[in-house]
Amino acid sequence: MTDDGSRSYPADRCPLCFGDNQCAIAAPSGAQSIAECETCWCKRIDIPKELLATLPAEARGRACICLGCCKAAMDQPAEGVTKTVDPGGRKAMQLEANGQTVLVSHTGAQILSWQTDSGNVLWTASSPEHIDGKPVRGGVPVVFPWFGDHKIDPSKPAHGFARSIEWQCSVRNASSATFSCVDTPATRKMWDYRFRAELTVTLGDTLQITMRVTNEDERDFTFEQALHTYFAAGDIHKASVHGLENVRFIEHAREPEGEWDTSMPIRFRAETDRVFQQAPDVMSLQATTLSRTVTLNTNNSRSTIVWNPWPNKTARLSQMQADDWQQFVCIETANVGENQVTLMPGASHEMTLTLTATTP
Ligand code: TA6
Repeated sequence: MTDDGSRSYPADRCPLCFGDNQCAIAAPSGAQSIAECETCWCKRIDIPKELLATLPAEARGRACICLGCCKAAMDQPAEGVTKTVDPGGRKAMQLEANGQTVLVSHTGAQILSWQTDSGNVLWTASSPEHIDGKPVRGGVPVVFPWFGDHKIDPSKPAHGFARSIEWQCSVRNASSATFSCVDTPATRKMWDYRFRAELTVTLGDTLQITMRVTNEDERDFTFEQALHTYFAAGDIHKASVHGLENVRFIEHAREPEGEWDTSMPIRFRAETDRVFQQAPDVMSLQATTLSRTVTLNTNNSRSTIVWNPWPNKTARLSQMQADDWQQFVCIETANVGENQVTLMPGASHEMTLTLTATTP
């Protein structure tokens, strides 16, 4: 205690339990803080926001929160959010609200399913692999910091590394969970920048996914990103994508449809792998044979990719069975190519996708 009786916060004690602070750095501003702590062994530990909020103002930035208090905060139950495992036994979080359930794996912060009263709105390949360090083919893989093959070094993982690394669940609120990851020596070997990425998943009447990237380096960096969403389509021959009429695109399919009327909604008659630029904020998928319409409302996404591999490419893809191509379509919320994002040190960028599934 100090002379005036107020509490003192010695740097070598946790300001919450006053135990030995084998720890994490308390953020002066109360914002989420990731930093290399110089005085102890903690490295880059995420501090749950709800824990920082409990810090006395005079303690902020002056003493480390100990690991025990961090872990205790992480284990606090959050309404509608429960710790579980995915079908492969990997760490996962389950969100529940309005009779809907979302499962999110810590590997890649990958949303694996979104169960609604009309079934799973998302699609998973018939031979899925839930393996540490690998994305499942389905749900919503997170593409970062590049899209597709690496432009210079094809030995680097396609679609970047974010979907293959472990993300931490750093904040949980009612039916909402935020996953975060930061650079590591392994990521810096592939992309030599310090960054922080956060994915916030919120389940209510809609499924909202917000991807936030922060430049924690001393240099500008440029990245591509995508929420590579696999939607259940029922019969792809009877499905259509609306909202991209007359939008400029590049076709990457090896065996694409010939001429098609670009002023009409997209129908599927061949391998389709189209990158639309200056995409609108609202699109929809009509999955006729499922009697379901899925509306995509996006914010800060200027690219949309529409992809179906058709049979020949399906045969070259992992986790797929021969007929899988008939049941899904990817509509990907992205910023790629000419719409890649450049951030100055300390700056952040936020892209949001809000999905609404309706049945007639
Ligand atoms: O987003 C479309 C695409 O780039 C396709 O060309 C196809 O490669 C797809 O992504 C799947 O990529 P993945 O690495 O998940 O097999």
